Amino acid sequence: MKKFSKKVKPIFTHPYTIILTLLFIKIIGFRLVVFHNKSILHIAFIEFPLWAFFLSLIIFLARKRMWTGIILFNTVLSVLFIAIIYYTRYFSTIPSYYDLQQIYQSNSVGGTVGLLSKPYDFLFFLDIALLLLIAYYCTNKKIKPSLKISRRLTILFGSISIITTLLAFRQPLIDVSYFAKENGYLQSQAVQVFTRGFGIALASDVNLSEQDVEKLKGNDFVPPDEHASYGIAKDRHVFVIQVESLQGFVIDKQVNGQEITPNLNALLKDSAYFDNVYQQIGAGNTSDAEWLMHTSIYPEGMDPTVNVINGDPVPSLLHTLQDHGYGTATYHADDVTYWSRNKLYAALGFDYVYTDVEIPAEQEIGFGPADEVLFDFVSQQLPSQLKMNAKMYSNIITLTSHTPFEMPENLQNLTLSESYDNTYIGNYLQSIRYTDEQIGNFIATLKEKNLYDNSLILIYGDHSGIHGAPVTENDESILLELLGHPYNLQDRFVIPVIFNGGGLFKGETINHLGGQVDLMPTLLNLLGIEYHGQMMGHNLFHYENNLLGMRYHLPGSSFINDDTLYVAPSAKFPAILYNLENMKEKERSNKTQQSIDNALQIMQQSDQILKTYSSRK
Ligand code: GP9
Ligand code: MN
Repeated sequence: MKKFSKKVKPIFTHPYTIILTLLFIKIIGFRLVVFHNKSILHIAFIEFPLWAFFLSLIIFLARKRMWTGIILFNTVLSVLFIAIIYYTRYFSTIPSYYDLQQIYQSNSVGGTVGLLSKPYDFLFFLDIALLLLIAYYCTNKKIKPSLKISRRLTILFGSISIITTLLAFRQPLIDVSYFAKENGYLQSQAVQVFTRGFGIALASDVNLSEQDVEKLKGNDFVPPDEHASYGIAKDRHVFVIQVESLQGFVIDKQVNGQEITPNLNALLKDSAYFDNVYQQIGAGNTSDAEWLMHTSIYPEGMDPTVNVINGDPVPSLLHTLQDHGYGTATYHADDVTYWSRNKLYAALGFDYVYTDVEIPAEQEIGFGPADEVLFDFVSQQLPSQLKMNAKMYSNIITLTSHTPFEMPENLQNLTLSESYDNTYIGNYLQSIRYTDEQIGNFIATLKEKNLYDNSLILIYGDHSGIHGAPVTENDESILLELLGHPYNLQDRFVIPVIFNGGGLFKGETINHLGGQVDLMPTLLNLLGIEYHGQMMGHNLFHYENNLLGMRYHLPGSSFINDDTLYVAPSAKFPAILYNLENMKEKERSNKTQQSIDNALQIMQQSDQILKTYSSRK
């Protein structure tokens, strides 16, 4: 019997070379179709070795039946690759091992196989035919590939695979398709098995400095005290009004000849109005917006952030303000255990917490007392607080404009046409109009109490009110009429951000891209206070460029940069890029991948900080 190891054969025609080359080509085809990955080197070092390891191991273990082993392995692999490809064509994301278990039970993919196939798919099985021929030839000629070589190959590919798999375990698994593309399909499955099984990830420390983060956003870092806005509101009282469901499109908009937000519109005349700021909340809704405002750290995303903290103090806006002589209060007319605010407020460090226990249960609308009651309550608390504290930070979370936005008739101040009657949009506009009135009244109270000229006021929306199942086709056509274009993701995600205060601003509208993560650094800059922890946001007055990662309300890896809103591929839809100028779809550019990578890095840094908070004792 001839042995390859004994006979000196040209390496190119050696059966192992042919077998591995066929495997390599098949993997290139797979990566090209699924990931559009064209880097041969990346495939050679990341994706190929682990598959080649299994093949070499099978050759080594099967010994006399090695050809059966080789052909069986390749057939299973071809079927697996085709299953992954079909799944990806249908769901626009790669399947995980647990998705693949269900793939044949679900009609969704099975029933549409015909539509999912492409003429070149059969090529994934071509290697089986070639391998059968090679097996036949070698068996006939009594050529038996050496076990020594297969052992060496197993060790070689095994060693490379151990390194790539260990490296993969050090990467964050934010988006499984992205992760598999970067780290290998099998590695992505191994990490998922581990994280699902043990509930922990082993992502490595990214350790980005403030300077690094600023670079990733497209800016050169400038120390905060060199910004033109630094300290212009030094030592003022602060009123932060987080408005339930307030979206940007209502500002300066008229319906049936009436302003929807006449009070906010009037306020804009001496405000700095940021009209290009996006919500960044995750599953924690209002409470995630509170988290963003007071930490400048991204929310957890799939879980409300309050669920991953334990109530022990975390670095926050409040602790910093307290260090600078501020008393801090928060007001929300609901049960403090809703969104575990008892834990949240303890962690953030408010001095005074006012909830439905203190705020009188009067004029109840929806969840609790109407915003009028809330603002009146705030005004009543201020005198005694100001006796105890030279400067106050007051955080007011409104509630009345909460879905389903149903207002008593006597509080519906807008006269709407009949088509708005009992519609979700009609109700929404009425409730926003109501809260706008209450904010106007509160500002007037601050003026009456001679506090306004010594105050800095920040008003912003917590998240969209108009989205999801309650929005009917009729609502969509009302929105089309109101906006002059179909309601889009920009209309949904942009929240108004208004900075105001006696003599501070001249009615400027600033278009710098921002997110809720930027509210805290912007506020601190105006107060001339430096923060000693790391904030993921930056001063919106100073920096022109930005990059915001989005998750939960968009698939992982989505981002917003200065000109693009990128919706990463989801289980159902392919990736879409929108031009932010007109929200028309646009093509992927060279910059797209860079922005995905940069946004993921920023979020990874943020998650790392969050992780240290959750384990804080
Ligand atoms: C409840 C209220 C809920 O306290 O804040 O608001 P939501 O999170 O549903 O927008
Ligand atoms: Mn809310």
